[in-house]
Amino acid sequence: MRVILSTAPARYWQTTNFMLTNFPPLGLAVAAAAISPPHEVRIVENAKHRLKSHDLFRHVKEFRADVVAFTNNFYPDSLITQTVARQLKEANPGLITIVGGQAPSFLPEVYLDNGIDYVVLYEAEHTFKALIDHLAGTTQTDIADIPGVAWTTRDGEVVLNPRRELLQTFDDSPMPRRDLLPYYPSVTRKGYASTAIEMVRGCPYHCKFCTRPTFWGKHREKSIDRILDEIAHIKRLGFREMMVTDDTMAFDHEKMAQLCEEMIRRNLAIPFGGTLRADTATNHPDLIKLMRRAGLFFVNVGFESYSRKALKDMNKATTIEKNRQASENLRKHGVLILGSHVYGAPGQTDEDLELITRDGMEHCDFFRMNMYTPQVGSALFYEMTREGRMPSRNPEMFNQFEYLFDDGRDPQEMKWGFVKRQLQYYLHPSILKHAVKNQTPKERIIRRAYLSAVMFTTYRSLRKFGIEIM
Ligand code: B12
Ligand code: SF4
Repeated sequence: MRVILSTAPARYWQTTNFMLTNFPPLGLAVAAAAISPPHEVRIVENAKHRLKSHDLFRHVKEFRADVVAFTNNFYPDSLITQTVARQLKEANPGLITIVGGQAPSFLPEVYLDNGIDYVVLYEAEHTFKALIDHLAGTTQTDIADIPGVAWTTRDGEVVLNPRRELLQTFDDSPMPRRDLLPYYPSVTRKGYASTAIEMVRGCPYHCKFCTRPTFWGKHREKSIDRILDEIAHIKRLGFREMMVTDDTMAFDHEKMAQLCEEMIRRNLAIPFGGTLRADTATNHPDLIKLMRRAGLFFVNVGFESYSRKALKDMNKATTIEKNRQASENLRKHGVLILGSHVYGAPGQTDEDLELITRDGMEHCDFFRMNMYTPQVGSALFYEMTREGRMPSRNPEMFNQFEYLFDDGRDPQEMKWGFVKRQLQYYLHPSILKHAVKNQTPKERIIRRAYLSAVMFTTYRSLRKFGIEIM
């Protein structure tokens, strides 16, 4: 079969994150590896740097695709994914559409009701292969007997097959098809390419606003040998930088130390970035030093807040002291910090919010703030639904810029407060000057953040006048 794997089209009015960091869609490279060979695969990225939906239509014709399979982790992208899938089917009778990733795994019925042919629930590896083999007619397995698939019968009945068991080991999985991913420029070495690597699947923590614990349920790690093989493969392919997709790098700090030592010993050190918890950076300063030697240059830290009460309410399992110490430890070793924060959690006072901007600016190289959002699948979502405190269910409202709680505060005022605080940071001359220079990794990342923000504002304004460019 000829399969195109794709992302939902970029919607610049919905997120400012497209350019901030350097992550290609690794889920697609994993899905591609599961089926090729024998099937022929092309990855068409729709969400990178340019608006390329039209390209997808062209690729389907040119490649004579039998199947287009989308990745969709972020719930607000669900509507546009369904729309593009429908348009593709109208233009190409007989084309089969599939979707995988977090949002459809939580809400498969919504996608099937809106015309998607199949949903791959949770892990791609075995389910996607079994489904494509079934569609190609290379196996006799009945669709009802493929665990992990959601589909619709001829009578229009939606069927959710039982979930497939999660992988016990990643050692036997094929290497993700990074060779099929589009070029992502490295921020550390101009002219070279960057890629992504997954060392861990899932997160052992239970932050209330986060979907990861419910999505994977169980936290699993690749073996050190497998990770080293992947890094060697990445280097052989010519990549000179990698972003780690793990929810929490170095949760097993001893294992991370071993990995870094081996990377250095085997000449596999490579600039890398990823997400790290503040308590890891605080409790293991020597590990940070070692990770830096192995190539760590950038971390995203979910500081979230500098209020004790807010951190406790979110079940973040860390403290404001650890937030501060983490920043010191990372800075000491020259690791760039993208500090993520949340704005507008119920009970967060004006003083707490003021602290986020003040301390956030002090503790980070790049300041990021999201509106506190009850993402579908998070404990917060179920709590708010139970209490009837979430008036909107429109997926696009879950874009982390809207204030979604019914708690007596004015959503418009909350939104303005949110925007004002971001502007305070990004319009500061000391930050602006980095964007103008654009020479070091820090300057390049800040410049990307500005470009994202400009596009976000432009597209949002155009949308107000009824113009949406896809
Ligand atoms: C890299 C990344 C990004 C990159 C996107 C890269 C890209 N081009 O895809 C950037 C930086 C741009 C980004 C932006 C945002 N992100 Co992000 N991101 C991630 C991150 C860290 C890694 C994704 C990844 O590659 N994982 C590794 C791959 C192998 O796993 P996977 O994608 O889940 O794929 C597996 C399965 O899901 C499934 N699968 C997935 N796709 C497909 C497709 C098919 C066809 C099949 C069969 C199966 C399948 O099979 C795969 C293997 O088993 C995840 C967290 C995480 N650890 O996954 C957050 C995450 C997806 N992001 C999140 C968020 C909130 C955002 C932003 C909203 C941030 C912001 N405030 O703006 C934006 C939204 C942008 C958007 N429209 O999607 C949330 C989503 C929460 C939610 N419920 O919606 C996550 C889960 C982080 C979190 N802890 O909450 N993100
Ligand atoms: S916010 Fe981070 S640490 Fe908390 S549950 Fe989600 S991925 Fe894990």
